[in-house]
Amino acid sequence: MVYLSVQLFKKIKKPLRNYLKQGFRDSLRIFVSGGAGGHGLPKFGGIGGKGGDVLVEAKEGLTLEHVFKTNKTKRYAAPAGKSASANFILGPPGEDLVFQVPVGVSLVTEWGKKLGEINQDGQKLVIAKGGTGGHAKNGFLGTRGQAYSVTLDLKLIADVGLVGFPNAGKSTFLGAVSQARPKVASYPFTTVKPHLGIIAYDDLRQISVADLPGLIEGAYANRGMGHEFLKHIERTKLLLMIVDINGFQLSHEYPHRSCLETIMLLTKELELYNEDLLKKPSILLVNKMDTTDADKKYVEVKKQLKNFEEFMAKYDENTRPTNMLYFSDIIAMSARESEEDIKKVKHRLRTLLDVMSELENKNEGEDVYGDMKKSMTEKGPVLV
Ligand SMILES: Nc1nc2c(ncn2[C@@H]2O[C@H](COP(=O)(O)OP(=O)(O)OP(=O)(O)O)[C@@H](O)[C@H]2O)c(=O)[nH]1
Ligand SMILES: [Mg+2]
Repeated sequence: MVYLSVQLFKKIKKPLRNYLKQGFRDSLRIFVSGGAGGHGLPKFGGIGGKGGDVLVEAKEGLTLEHVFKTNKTKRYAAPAGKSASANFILGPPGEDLVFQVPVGVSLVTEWGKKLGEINQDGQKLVIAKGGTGGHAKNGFLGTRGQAYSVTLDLKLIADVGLVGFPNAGKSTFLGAVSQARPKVASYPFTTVKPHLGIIAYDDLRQISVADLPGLIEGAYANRGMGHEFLKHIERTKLLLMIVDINGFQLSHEYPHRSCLETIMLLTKELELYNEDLLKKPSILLVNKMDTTDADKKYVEVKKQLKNFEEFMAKYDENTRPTNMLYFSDIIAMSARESEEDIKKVKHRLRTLLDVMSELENKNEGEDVYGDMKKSMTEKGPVLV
């Protein structure tokens, strides 16, 4: 009996998703409470001090792991305001509690209300207000501060975000362009958490690339690895969509999706998550060009991409996106077999990011992507 229960508990205790415990932490739940307001003093008309607020302050270079380690209890409580007394007719307020979090964190309450996002070093945000002090209008009773759980959601910041179905070769690509050595394997969902790699150019220019777990159709409805990783794409400057020229099939129970279908379905998932993602500049990489008949298939893909609307018209509305990503480049390559191809992609990535930052500097705060689209359309997509 004892043996049995030990075995049972062993099973229960075993973490289901071990990988989440390793390294990268992209979300953290904490408890925050604003200080209570102090009581007033009816006899002298005294007013209680306001309770302290809880604030977060963005700090460059900080990680959520750091936040986790510096406060193991994960509770942040601001002090209460002091009650009014004969000596202090106005009760002194409770001090605000400020703690630091990484730049790029969005804060969401336990019931799903978004408190805000902080995207700049030094930016502050009140996440729990202190209660008001007691005075004549509230019967001299101080009120409680706000108290709830808040989830800190960190979005990676990378120049380039890789999106693609599982097995398309995203990690192979990252491994080829950078020093990063993400796991590569012939089965879907090899990558289970985001990886960052840096492309280093000879002249010391660096571009960061985020490799994300593969997406599948229905990812938005949390199928597969779910779309939770899509949040990381929101903060990247450029999308790099990688598709397998041979398409994708999750298993024999699922339909085989052709290369063109994967492009459409990926776009649909992006659109469902956040339609603004489709406004981002993007490059399409058609991978595994070394496989049999890839050239023939690519001729067809190129042709159809020119009339993609027409291609999509065959599918019903639940499958096809309303808008399409605009690919400034469409490049056929073999991430595993061809160094030449990799070089070419590296070069194009850099050129495009440079054009973007130039435009951004020129008209700060304006619709850079729209402008870029326009200037690129004149030239049309580059088929390489
Ligand atoms: N023939 C050929 N195979 C490739 C190429 N690029 C990647 N592969 C293979 O495709 C398989 C999947 O590659 P990954 O890089 O793990 O794919 P991924 O997109 O990161 O997959 P997930 O992490 O599961 O989403 C591996 O067996 C790779 O060796 C290529 O250019 N040509
Ligand atoms: Mg991978």
